[in-house]
Amino acid sequence: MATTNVPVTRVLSGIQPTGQLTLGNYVGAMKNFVKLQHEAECYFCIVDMHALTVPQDPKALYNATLDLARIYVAAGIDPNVATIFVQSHVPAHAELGWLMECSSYIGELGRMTQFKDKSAKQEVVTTGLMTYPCLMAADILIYQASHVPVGEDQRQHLELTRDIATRLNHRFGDFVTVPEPYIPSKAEGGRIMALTDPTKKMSKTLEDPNGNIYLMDPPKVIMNKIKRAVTDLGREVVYDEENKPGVSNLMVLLSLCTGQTLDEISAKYDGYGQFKKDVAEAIISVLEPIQQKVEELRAPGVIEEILAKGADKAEAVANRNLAVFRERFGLVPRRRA
Ligand code: AQP
Repeated sequence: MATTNVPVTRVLSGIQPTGQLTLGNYVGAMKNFVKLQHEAECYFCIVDMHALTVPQDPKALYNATLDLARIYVAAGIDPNVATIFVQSHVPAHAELGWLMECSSYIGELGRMTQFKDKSAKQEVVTTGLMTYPCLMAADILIYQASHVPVGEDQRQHLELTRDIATRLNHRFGDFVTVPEPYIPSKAEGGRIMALTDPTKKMSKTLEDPNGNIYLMDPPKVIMNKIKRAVTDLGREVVYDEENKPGVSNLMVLLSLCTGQTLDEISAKYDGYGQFKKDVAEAIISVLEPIQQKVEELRAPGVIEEILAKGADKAEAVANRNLAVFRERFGLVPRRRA
């Protein structure tokens, strides 16, 4: 795991409720949420305000927000251990987001790869799409997080958060924790590639749905998608990102779903047929219990109750820390009349 020896004490991460979650989101981010909840104080949010940086159908966003919360719990985040909440339920994030906008530069935001990629796909580019890394910085810094578990694609945004935190510490005296990335290597799932084109990232907004395994895909669909996944020339099952990106991607998935090492997998197969079948079965055995739990969590009021408690817990911490930022920036605290 690409991290430093700074102790993991407080963790924040979030996922956008945009479309259906993919296996990339699960292994790159959520799997580590589940692990870290037992090692540190953890805050996991559904970043609904980030989703608004590109046009969203309101009803779809509403449903995706509750579904993502169900998936968090179904995947193993225990709401009695970690705090699960919706970003917009804690308005302090947006307020600190403004202070972050006033602490970052247009030049650095314009250089963000994700901004360049996503804005190229939009007919009109919202201001929020550009300033979104500022809100992400606020999400992290408002909990004084020591670590942020994300996939490789978020490294640049996290670097920006670190730059802003360092800038604030220079300007106002040390008061912000500079967060460390907690990013798996590619072989550990930090960048899962599309099944149909291993040069592209598996992603909620990938044009070809056959390139993604969605967390709620039924077993038959998973089996078919893996069968059709692009493999490479030859028959060897070896980990070689450059020359065998398709096979390497499937090996990572098999390794993460079964606990076998890449070497063990390589030694086991001498062709793609049985290998692909085993990859599909391993994915199904991880996803099926999650899918069943999601259905149970559709009982009326269950997820809403978890989110209500989570927002209360998160808000208490966020408001306390926001007061420190406000004071350092020189904003007069409000007195109640
Ligand atoms: N392919 C991936 N491999 C490993 N990790 C991944 N993540 C995303 N794709 C992969 C990680 O999942 C978390 C979700 O982040 P997000 O919802 O804020 O958006 P994202 O990073 O932009 O993820 P997507 O799926 O690619 O969404 P769209 O298509 O909307 O842009 C992050 O920790 C991310 O690194």
